[in-house]
Amino acid sequence: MATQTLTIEQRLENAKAALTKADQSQVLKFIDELTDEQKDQLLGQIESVDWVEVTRLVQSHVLNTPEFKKPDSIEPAPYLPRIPTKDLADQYKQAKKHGEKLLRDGKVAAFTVAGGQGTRLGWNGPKGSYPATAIRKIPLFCCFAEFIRKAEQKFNTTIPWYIMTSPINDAATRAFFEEHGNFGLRPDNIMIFPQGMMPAFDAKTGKALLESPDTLAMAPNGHGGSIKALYTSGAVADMKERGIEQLSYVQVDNPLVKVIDPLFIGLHAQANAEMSSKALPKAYAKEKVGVFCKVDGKTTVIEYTNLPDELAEKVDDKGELVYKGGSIAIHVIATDFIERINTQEGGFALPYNRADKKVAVWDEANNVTIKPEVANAVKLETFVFDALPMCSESVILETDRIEEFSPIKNADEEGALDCPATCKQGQTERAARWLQTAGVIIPRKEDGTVDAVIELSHIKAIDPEDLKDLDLPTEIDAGTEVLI
Ligand code: UD2
Repeated sequence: MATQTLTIEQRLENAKAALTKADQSQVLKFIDELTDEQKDQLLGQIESVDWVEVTRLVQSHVLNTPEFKKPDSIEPAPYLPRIPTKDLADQYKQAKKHGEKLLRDGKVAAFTVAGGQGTRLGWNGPKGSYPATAIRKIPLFCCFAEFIRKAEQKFNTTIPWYIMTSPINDAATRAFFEEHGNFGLRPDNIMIFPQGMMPAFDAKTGKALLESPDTLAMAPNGHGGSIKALYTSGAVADMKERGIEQLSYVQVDNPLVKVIDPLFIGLHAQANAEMSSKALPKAYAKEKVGVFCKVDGKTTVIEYTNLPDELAEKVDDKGELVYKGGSIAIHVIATDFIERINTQEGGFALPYNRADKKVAVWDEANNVTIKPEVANAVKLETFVFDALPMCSESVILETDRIEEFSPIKNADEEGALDCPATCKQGQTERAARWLQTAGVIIPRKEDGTVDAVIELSHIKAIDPEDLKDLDLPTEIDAGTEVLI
């Protein structure tokens, strides 16, 4: 029976029964002190949780830390090179053409996962609202929107954009889009939907925590939640109605990412792959990225925390890392795959991962919510790449750091990586590389880095080939800021 038709009392009875079974009745501790409105809010949260699953996960992931079992059969997953070898040149040419045709035929959509909390960056708002570019300081969402607008113009098509938020940042994200006139895109081609949440648990007792008397402490259930949320939100139905066959998946934190890449889409589609990925060769053995492997013959990403050192550090005869392909969370996913696993008998489940975090909790004695100094809680998250082993086919294409990877994850500080300052450099480096191929003279410092700040708007170019239509300077002066 739908909850709307039940009275608060009936809903409370149901909640009590589920929570007693799960040994989590403490979340109702203050129920008698709450107004009906507050009760409704707390019961709504309780009803969104699968307490049977919680009981199992508390045992396996909170009170115990799951151990990674090294698979019996494991080898590195092969990937296609960024620059095609002679024997692949024709296949790449055809694939790019095919990807462009899919775009022209309106069969491709963009998808951005933006449900994370962005705590490391310390930005007060959705991560996508962070001012990201080197000169204009336009927000991350605007970088992606400009990319989509340019691709729409280039391929004379419509590219719907699906954005996954979380219940925590959904309203703020919607307001941000509205405030900015949807960044020049048509609102009916943008669909924003929230992902699922999971309670946070006390690390010692395994009890679900309250943030306040009427609110469970909850966190987004990981980017793996996108596979379900795409289906339950109606996004997949919307895609089907529009004839969308492929979804280009990117994270909100990387302004250099090719939101749409015809070659990658084409290689994936021509292989009849269900979910494909881009790989970045690791810079060093223990770089903190997941690694593409074949486990029992299935493409799998093993998080760096789980990859045994002897594999992470293994080198071949030429001294090259054997497990080299790092996952940077860029995928193409077939709409049919998302539909298939959501509708298959018995459903599907991605494995949960444990993260020890500081979670604000209700301090009853002082009647206040307190933020702890040290990690007090366990959050549970699923990862989207854990859907890869469920695929019948999967393609991995190599990409390059300068071309496509300079995420903003951390706040600027001395020596910080993946922060706004390194991203600004990354944007400049890529723009310089593209401009140089178009004949522009680039000033460089002794160490080879660009002696200027350059921002190349996606509205102007999403690929070096787009520069040929532009009126470019012959030279960039040292020490200047140049916006193109
Ligand atoms: C992720 C990958 C890492 C590497 C890196 C590249 C994992 C576990 N690690 O690291 O291997 O590929 O990215 O940048 O994935 N998000 C949601 N909902 C959530 C959690 C996250 O939408 O519940 C989004 C978030 O908004 C962001 C993306 O997922 O766009 C990445 O999240 P993250 O910052 O937690 O991932 P990170 O940096 O640990």
